[in-house]
Amino acid sequence: MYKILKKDGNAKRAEFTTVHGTVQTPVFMNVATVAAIKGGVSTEDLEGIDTQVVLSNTYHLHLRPGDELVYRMGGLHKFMSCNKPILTDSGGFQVFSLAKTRKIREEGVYFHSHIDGHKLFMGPEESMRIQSHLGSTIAMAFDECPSAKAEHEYVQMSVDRTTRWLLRCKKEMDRLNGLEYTVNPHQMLFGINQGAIFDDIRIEHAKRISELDLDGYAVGGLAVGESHEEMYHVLDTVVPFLPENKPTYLMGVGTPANILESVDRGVDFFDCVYPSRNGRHGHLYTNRGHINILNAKYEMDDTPIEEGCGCPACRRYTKAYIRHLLKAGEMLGMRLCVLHNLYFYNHMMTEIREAIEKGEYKEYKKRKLEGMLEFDS
Ligand code: PRF
Ligand code: ZN
Repeated sequence: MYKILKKDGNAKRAEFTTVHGTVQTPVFMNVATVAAIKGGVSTEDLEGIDTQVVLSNTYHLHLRPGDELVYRMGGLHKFMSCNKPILTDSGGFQVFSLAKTRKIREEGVYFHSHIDGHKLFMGPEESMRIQSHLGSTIAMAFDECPSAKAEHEYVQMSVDRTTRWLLRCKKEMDRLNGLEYTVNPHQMLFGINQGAIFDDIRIEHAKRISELDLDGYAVGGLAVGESHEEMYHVLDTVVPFLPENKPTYLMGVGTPANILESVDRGVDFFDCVYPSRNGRHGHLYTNRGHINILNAKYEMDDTPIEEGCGCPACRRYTKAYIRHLLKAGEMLGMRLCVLHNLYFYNHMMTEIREAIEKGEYKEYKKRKLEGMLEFDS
Protein backbone atom coordinates (compact mmCIF):
# COMPACT_ATOMS: atom_id res chain seq x y z
CA MET A 1 0.00 0.00 0.00
CA TYR A 2 1.27 3.45 -0.98
CA LYS A 3 0.36 6.50 1.05
CA ILE A 4 1.47 10.06 0.32
CA LEU A 5 2.26 11.80 3.60
CA LYS A 6 3.25 15.18 2.21
CA LYS A 7 3.74 16.97 -1.08
CA ASP A 8 6.13 19.86 -1.63
CA GLY A 9 5.78 21.05 -5.22
CA ASN A 10 6.03 17.81 -7.19
CA ALA A 11 8.27 16.19 -4.57
CA LYS A 12 6.46 13.46 -2.63
CA ARG A 13 7.12 12.09 0.83
CA ALA A 14 5.34 8.72 1.03
CA GLU A 15 5.17 5.35 2.73
CA PHE A 16 5.08 2.06 0.84
CA THR A 17 4.00 -0.99 2.82
CA THR A 18 5.14 -4.45 1.73
CA VAL A 19 5.15 -7.91 3.33
CA HIS A 20 8.80 -7.28 4.22
CA GLY A 21 8.16 -3.98 5.96
CA THR A 22 7.31 -0.34 5.26
CA VAL A 23 9.58 1.76 3.05
CA GLN A 24 9.88 5.50 3.61
CA THR A 25 10.20 7.31 0.28
CA PRO A 26 11.99 8.91 -1.51
CA VAL A 27 14.36 5.96 -1.14
CA PHE A 28 17.63 4.71 -2.60
CA MET A 29 17.86 0.97 -3.24
CA ASN A 30 21.24 -0.54 -2.54
CA VAL A 31 22.46 -2.64 -5.44
CA ALA A 32 23.30 -6.29 -4.70
CA THR A 33 23.27 -7.67 -8.25
CA VAL A 34 24.36 -11.20 -7.39
CA ALA A 35 22.78 -11.14 -3.91
CA ALA A 36 25.84 -9.35 -2.54
CA ILE A 37 26.79 -5.68 -2.33
CA LYS A 38 30.12 -5.54 -4.13
CA GLY A 39 33.07 -4.56 -1.94
CA GLY A 40 32.43 -7.09 0.83
CA VAL A 41 29.43 -5.36 2.40
CA SER A 42 27.26 -7.83 4.34
CA THR A 43 23.53 -7.77 5.06
CA GLU A 44 24.53 -7.01 8.65
CA ASP A 45 26.50 -3.94 7.47
CA LEU A 46 23.34 -2.64 5.79
CA GLU A 47 21.84 -1.98 9.23
CA GLY A 48 24.54 0.59 10.01
CA ILE A 49 24.18 2.62 6.81
CA ASP A 50 20.46 3.52 6.81
CA THR A 51 19.54 1.01 4.10
CA GLN A 52 15.84 0.32 3.49
CA VAL A 53 15.68 -1.68 0.27
CA VAL A 54 18.05 -4.06 -1.53
CA LEU A 55 18.05 -4.58 -5.29
CA SER A 56 19.05 -7.84 -6.91
CA ASN A 57 19.03 -9.30 -10.36
CA THR A 58 17.02 -11.95 -12.18
CA TYR A 59 19.50 -12.47 -15.01
CA HIS A 60 22.57 -12.90 -12.80
CA LEU A 61 20.89 -15.12 -10.20
CA HIS A 62 19.33 -17.28 -12.92
CA LEU A 63 22.81 -17.95 -14.33
CA ARG A 64 24.49 -18.36 -10.94
CA PRO A 65 23.64 -19.97 -8.52
CA GLY A 66 20.36 -20.65 -10.38
CA ASP A 67 16.90 -19.55 -9.24
CA GLU A 68 15.89 -23.19 -8.66
CA LEU A 69 18.64 -23.46 -6.04
CA VAL A 70 17.56 -20.20 -4.36
CA TYR A 71 13.96 -21.49 -4.36
CA ARG A 72 15.04 -24.71 -2.66
CA MET A 73 16.96 -22.67 -0.11
CA GLY A 74 13.70 -20.92 0.78
CA GLY A 75 13.96 -17.83 -1.44
CA LEU A 76 16.33 -14.88 -1.69
CA HIS A 77 15.52 -13.34 1.70
CA LYS A 78 16.44 -16.54 3.50
CA PHE A 79 19.35 -17.35 1.19
CA MET A 80 21.12 -14.03 1.79
CA SER A 81 19.71 -13.61 5.31
CA CYS A 82 18.05 -10.30 4.52
CA ASN A 83 14.81 -9.21 6.15
CA LYS A 84 14.41 -5.96 4.20
CA PRO A 85 12.29 -5.51 1.10
CA ILE A 86 14.15 -6.76 -2.00
CA LEU A 87 13.38 -5.58 -5.52
CA THR A 88 14.53 -7.76 -8.41
CA ASP A 89 15.10 -6.33 -11.86
CA SER A 90 13.58 -8.47 -14.58
CA GLY A 91 16.65 -9.41 -16.56
CA GLY A 92 15.50 -7.60 -19.69
CA PHE A 93 17.93 -4.72 -19.31
CA GLN A 94 20.86 -6.97 -18.35
CA VAL A 95 20.25 -9.29 -21.30
CA PHE A 96 20.54 -6.24 -23.54
CA SER A 97 23.57 -4.75 -21.83
CA LEU A 98 25.59 -7.89 -20.98
CA ALA A 99 24.74 -10.83 -23.18
CA LYS A 100 26.50 -11.34 -26.47
CA THR A 101 24.54 -12.02 -29.67
CA ARG A 102 20.89 -11.59 -28.79
CA LYS A 103 17.81 -11.95 -30.93
CA ILE A 104 14.61 -10.23 -29.89
CA ARG A 105 11.41 -11.97 -30.96
CA GLU A 106 7.75 -11.64 -29.98
CA GLU A 107 8.11 -14.54 -27.53
CA GLY A 108 11.22 -13.09 -25.80
CA VAL A 109 14.99 -12.83 -26.17
CA TYR A 110 17.47 -15.49 -27.31
CA PHE A 111 20.99 -14.80 -26.08
CA HIS A 112 24.25 -16.32 -24.89
CA SER A 113 25.35 -16.32 -21.25
CA HIS A 114 28.06 -13.75 -20.48
CA ILE A 115 29.64 -16.30 -18.13
CA ASP A 116 30.14 -19.40 -20.29
CA GLY A 117 28.48 -18.54 -23.59
CA HIS A 118 25.73 -21.17 -23.47
CA LYS A 119 22.45 -20.54 -25.28
CA LEU A 120 19.54 -19.18 -23.27
CA PHE A 121 16.05 -17.83 -23.74
CA MET A 122 14.16 -15.38 -21.54
CA GLY A 123 10.68 -14.04 -22.10
CA PRO A 124 8.09 -12.47 -19.79
CA GLU A 125 6.95 -15.83 -18.37
CA GLU A 126 10.53 -17.02 -17.71
CA SER A 127 11.38 -13.73 -15.99
CA MET A 128 8.29 -13.97 -13.74
CA ARG A 129 9.02 -17.63 -12.89
CA ILE A 130 12.62 -16.80 -11.96
CA GLN A 131 11.54 -13.83 -9.84
CA SER A 132 8.85 -15.96 -8.21
CA HIS A 133 11.49 -18.56 -7.32
CA LEU A 134 13.59 -15.78 -5.80
CA GLY A 135 10.51 -14.57 -3.91
CA SER A 136 11.55 -10.91 -4.03
CA THR A 137 9.23 -8.31 -2.54
CA ILE A 138 8.88 -6.47 -5.84
CA ALA A 139 9.31 -8.04 -9.28
CA MET A 140 9.96 -5.87 -12.32
CA ALA A 141 8.24 -6.41 -15.65
CA PHE A 142 10.25 -7.87 -18.53
CA ASP A 143 10.96 -5.02 -20.93
CA GLU A 144 13.17 -3.97 -23.80
CA CYS A 145 15.29 -0.88 -23.19
CA PRO A 146 15.91 0.58 -26.65
CA SER A 147 19.04 2.64 -27.23
CA ALA A 148 18.73 6.41 -26.61
CA LYS A 149 19.77 6.80 -30.23
CA ALA A 150 17.12 4.46 -31.71
CA GLU A 151 14.77 5.85 -34.39
CA HIS A 152 11.13 6.69 -33.67
CA GLU A 153 9.86 3.78 -35.76
CA TYR A 154 11.98 1.20 -33.93
CA VAL A 155 11.12 2.60 -30.50
CA GLN A 156 7.38 2.52 -31.28
CA MET A 157 7.58 -1.10 -32.39
CA SER A 158 9.68 -2.02 -29.35
CA VAL A 159 7.40 -0.25 -26.86
CA ASP A 160 4.30 -1.92 -28.32
CA ARG A 161 5.97 -5.28 -27.80
CA THR A 162 7.00 -4.27 -24.24
CA THR A 163 3.30 -3.54 -23.56
CA ARG A 164 2.32 -7.01 -24.81
CA TRP A 165 5.09 -8.47 -22.65
CA LEU A 166 3.72 -6.57 -19.64
CA LEU A 167 0.27 -8.14 -20.09
CA ARG A 168 1.94 -11.57 -20.18
CA CYS A 169 3.98 -10.69 -17.05
CA LYS A 170 0.86 -9.71 -15.14
CA LYS A 171 -1.03 -12.85 -16.11
CA GLU A 172 1.91 -15.10 -15.19
CA MET A 173 2.58 -13.28 -11.90
CA ASP A 174 -1.10 -13.67 -10.90
CA ARG A 175 -0.88 -17.38 -11.65
CA LEU A 176 2.41 -17.84 -9.76
CA ASN A 177 1.16 -15.94 -6.70
CA GLY A 178 -1.77 -18.38 -6.51
CA LEU A 179 0.36 -21.54 -6.51
CA GLU A 180 0.66 -23.60 -3.35
CA TYR A 181 4.46 -23.54 -2.99
CA THR A 182 5.21 -19.94 -3.84
CA VAL A 183 8.01 -18.33 -1.79
CA ASN A 184 6.20 -14.97 -1.61
CA PRO A 185 2.52 -15.19 -2.61
CA HIS A 186 2.27 -11.39 -2.14
CA GLN A 187 4.97 -10.61 -4.69
CA MET A 188 4.32 -7.22 -6.26
CA LEU A 189 4.75 -6.29 -9.91
CA PHE A 190 5.99 -2.92 -11.20
CA GLY A 191 5.47 -1.94 -14.85
CA ILE A 192 8.17 -0.08 -16.80
CA ASN A 193 7.58 2.92 -19.05
CA GLN A 194 9.78 3.06 -22.15
CA GLY A 195 9.93 5.26 -25.25
CA ALA A 196 13.48 6.64 -25.38
CA ILE A 197 13.28 10.44 -25.71
CA PHE A 198 10.05 10.54 -27.74
CA ASP A 199 7.32 12.39 -25.81
CA ASP A 200 4.45 10.92 -27.85
CA ILE A 201 5.56 7.31 -27.33
CA ARG A 202 6.36 7.88 -23.63
CA ILE A 203 2.94 9.45 -22.93
CA GLU A 204 0.89 6.90 -24.85
CA HIS A 205 2.78 4.06 -23.16
CA ALA A 206 2.37 5.65 -19.70
CA LYS A 207 -1.40 5.87 -20.25
CA ARG A 208 -1.60 2.23 -21.42
CA ILE A 209 0.29 0.78 -18.48
CA SER A 210 -1.45 3.02 -15.93
CA GLU A 211 -4.74 1.26 -16.74
CA LEU A 212 -3.34 -2.04 -15.49
CA ASP A 213 -3.47 -1.28 -11.75
CA LEU A 214 0.06 -2.53 -11.09
CA ASP A 215 1.75 -2.09 -7.70
CA GLY A 216 4.11 0.59 -8.97
CA TYR A 217 5.51 2.18 -12.11
CA ALA A 218 9.08 2.60 -13.26
CA VAL A 219 10.55 4.93 -15.81
CA GLY A 220 13.11 2.87 -17.73
CA GLY A 221 15.27 3.59 -20.72
CA LEU A 222 16.94 6.63 -19.15
CA ALA A 223 20.60 7.21 -18.24
CA VAL A 224 21.49 5.22 -21.35
CA GLY A 225 23.39 7.94 -23.21
CA GLU A 226 20.94 10.86 -23.43
CA SER A 227 21.82 14.22 -21.83
CA HIS A 228 20.71 15.12 -18.31
CA GLU A 229 18.39 17.76 -19.79
CA GLU A 230 16.75 15.13 -22.01
CA MET A 231 16.32 12.87 -19.01
CA TYR A 232 14.67 15.62 -16.93
CA HIS A 233 12.48 16.51 -19.89
CA VAL A 234 11.24 12.89 -20.12
CA LEU A 235 10.45 12.94 -16.39
CA ASP A 236 8.62 16.28 -16.68
CA THR A 237 6.63 14.78 -19.55
CA VAL A 238 5.84 11.30 -18.33
CA VAL A 239 5.51 11.36 -14.52
CA PRO A 240 2.20 13.34 -14.69
CA PHE A 241 0.73 10.46 -16.75
CA LEU A 242 1.65 7.77 -14.21
CA PRO A 243 -0.80 7.03 -11.36
CA GLU A 244 -0.21 9.40 -8.46
CA ASN A 245 -1.41 6.82 -5.96
CA LYS A 246 1.40 4.40 -6.87
CA PRO A 247 5.17 4.66 -6.36
CA THR A 248 7.37 5.91 -9.21
CA TYR A 249 10.78 4.35 -9.74
CA LEU A 250 13.54 5.82 -11.91
CA MET A 251 15.68 2.86 -12.94
CA GLY A 252 19.46 2.99 -12.73
CA VAL A 253 19.74 6.67 -11.76
CA GLY A 254 22.07 8.20 -10.82
CA THR A 255 24.37 10.90 -9.45
CA PRO A 256 23.33 12.75 -6.27
CA ALA A 257 22.36 15.71 -8.49
CA ASN A 258 20.22 13.45 -10.73
CA ILE A 259 18.42 12.15 -7.64
CA LEU A 260 17.84 15.64 -6.21
CA GLU A 261 16.39 16.82 -9.55
CA SER A 262 14.26 13.70 -10.04
CA VAL A 263 12.73 13.84 -6.55
CA ASP A 264 11.62 17.34 -7.53
CA ARG A 265 9.80 15.73 -10.48
CA GLY A 266 7.89 13.22 -8.35
CA VAL A 267 10.18 10.14 -8.26
CA ASP A 268 10.10 7.89 -5.16
CA PHE A 269 12.55 5.03 -5.86
CA PHE A 270 16.11 5.06 -7.17
CA ASP A 271 18.93 2.60 -7.66
CA CYS A 272 22.41 3.02 -9.00
CA VAL A 273 25.77 1.25 -8.97
CA TYR A 274 27.70 4.53 -8.62
CA PRO A 275 28.21 4.56 -4.84
CA SER A 276 29.52 0.99 -4.70
CA ARG A 277 31.41 1.07 -8.01
CA ASN A 278 33.03 4.44 -7.33
CA GLY A 279 33.77 3.44 -3.75
CA ARG A 280 35.72 0.41 -4.94
CA HIS A 281 37.98 2.78 -6.85
CA GLY A 282 38.43 5.24 -4.00
CA HIS A 283 36.07 7.86 -5.46
CA LEU A 284 34.14 9.16 -2.50
CA TYR A 285 31.07 11.37 -2.23
CA THR A 286 31.09 14.25 0.22
CA ASN A 287 28.90 17.29 0.78
CA ARG A 288 31.60 19.34 -0.96
CA GLY A 289 31.79 17.18 -4.08
CA HIS A 290 33.73 14.03 -4.78
CA ILE A 291 37.24 13.28 -3.74
CA ASN A 292 39.73 10.69 -4.91
CA ILE A 293 41.24 9.22 -1.76
CA LEU A 294 44.26 7.98 -3.73
CA ASN A 295 45.28 11.59 -4.31
CA ALA A 296 48.72 12.30 -2.77
CA LYS A 297 47.33 15.18 -0.76
CA TYR A 298 45.58 12.71 1.57
CA GLU A 299 48.75 10.77 2.39
CA MET A 300 49.01 12.25 5.89
CA ASP A 301 45.45 13.54 6.25
CA ASP A 302 44.31 12.67 9.75
CA THR A 303 40.67 13.69 9.27
CA PRO A 304 37.75 11.42 8.29
CA ILE A 305 36.45 11.33 4.69
CA GLU A 306 33.76 13.73 5.85
CA GLU A 307 33.68 15.53 9.17
CA GLY A 308 30.48 14.65 11.05
CA CYS A 309 29.58 11.69 8.78
CA GLY A 310 27.90 8.89 10.73
CA CYS A 311 29.21 6.01 8.58
CA PRO A 312 31.40 3.22 10.00
CA ALA A 313 34.43 4.51 8.04
CA CYS A 314 34.22 8.14 9.21
CA ARG A 315 33.32 7.34 12.78
CA ARG A 316 36.66 5.62 13.28
CA TYR A 317 39.26 6.00 10.52
CA THR A 318 41.29 8.74 8.85
CA LYS A 319 41.73 9.44 5.14
CA ALA A 320 45.43 8.61 5.48
CA TYR A 321 44.65 5.14 6.81
CA ILE A 322 41.93 4.35 4.25
CA ARG A 323 44.20 5.59 1.46
CA HIS A 324 46.95 3.29 2.72
CA LEU A 325 44.57 0.30 2.81
CA LEU A 326 43.45 0.89 -0.78
CA LYS A 327 47.03 1.34 -2.00
CA ALA A 328 48.05 -1.86 -0.23
CA GLY A 329 45.17 -3.71 -1.92
CA GLU A 330 43.62 -4.53 1.44
CA MET A 331 39.95 -5.56 1.25
CA LEU A 332 39.11 -3.37 4.23
CA GLY A 333 40.00 -0.25 2.23
CA MET A 334 37.42 -1.00 -0.42
CA ARG A 335 34.85 -2.00 2.13
CA LEU A 336 35.17 1.24 4.11
CA CYS A 337 34.94 3.32 0.92
CA VAL A 338 31.80 1.51 -0.25
CA LEU A 339 30.22 1.81 3.21
CA HIS A 340 30.88 5.55 3.23
CA ASN A 341 29.41 6.07 -0.25
CA LEU A 342 26.29 4.00 0.45
CA TYR A 343 25.80 5.87 3.70
CA PHE A 344 26.18 9.15 1.81
CA TYR A 345 23.38 8.17 -0.62
CA ASN A 346 21.08 6.69 2.01
CA HIS A 347 21.62 9.60 4.36
CA MET A 348 20.93 12.10 1.57
CA MET A 349 17.56 10.35 1.11
CA THR A 350 16.86 10.85 4.84
CA GLU A 351 17.63 14.57 4.44
CA ILE A 352 15.43 14.71 1.33
CA ARG A 353 12.50 13.19 3.24
CA GLU A 354 12.97 15.64 6.12
CA ALA A 355 13.16 18.60 3.73
CA ILE A 356 9.91 17.59 2.00
CA GLU A 357 8.20 17.12 5.36
CA LYS A 358 9.19 20.66 6.32
CA GLY A 359 8.08 22.00 2.94
CA GLU A 360 11.64 23.18 2.29
CA TYR A 361 12.63 20.89 -0.57
CA LYS A 362 13.57 23.56 -3.10
CA GLU A 363 15.84 25.34 -0.62
CA TYR A 364 17.40 22.05 0.47
CA LYS A 365 18.07 20.99 -3.12
CA LYS A 366 19.69 24.31 -3.96
CA ARG A 367 21.92 24.23 -0.87
CA LYS A 368 22.96 20.62 -1.44
CA LEU A 369 23.77 21.15 -5.12
CA GLU A 370 25.74 24.32 -4.43
CA GLY A 371 27.75 22.55 -1.76
CA MET A 372 28.85 19.63 -3.94
CA LEU A 373 31.09 21.59 -6.25
CA GLU A 374 34.56 20.51 -5.25
CA PHE A 375 36.21 17.80 -7.34
CA ASP A 376 39.73 16.42 -7.15
CA SER A 377 40.08 13.46 -9.49
N1 PRF B 1 14.77 -1.55 -17.77
C1 PRF B 1 15.05 -2.48 -16.79
N2 PRF B 1 16.05 -2.28 -15.91
C2 PRF B 1 16.79 -1.15 -16.00
C3 PRF B 1 16.54 -0.17 -16.98
C4 PRF B 1 15.48 -0.37 -17.92
O1 PRF B 1 15.20 0.43 -18.82
C5 PRF B 1 17.49 0.85 -16.77
C6 PRF B 1 17.66 2.08 -17.55
N3 PRF B 1 18.44 3.04 -16.90
C7 PRF B 1 18.27 0.45 -15.67
N4 PRF B 1 17.83 -0.75 -15.22
N5 PRF B 1 14.33 -3.59 -16.71
ZN1 ZN C 1 31.52 8.48 6.03
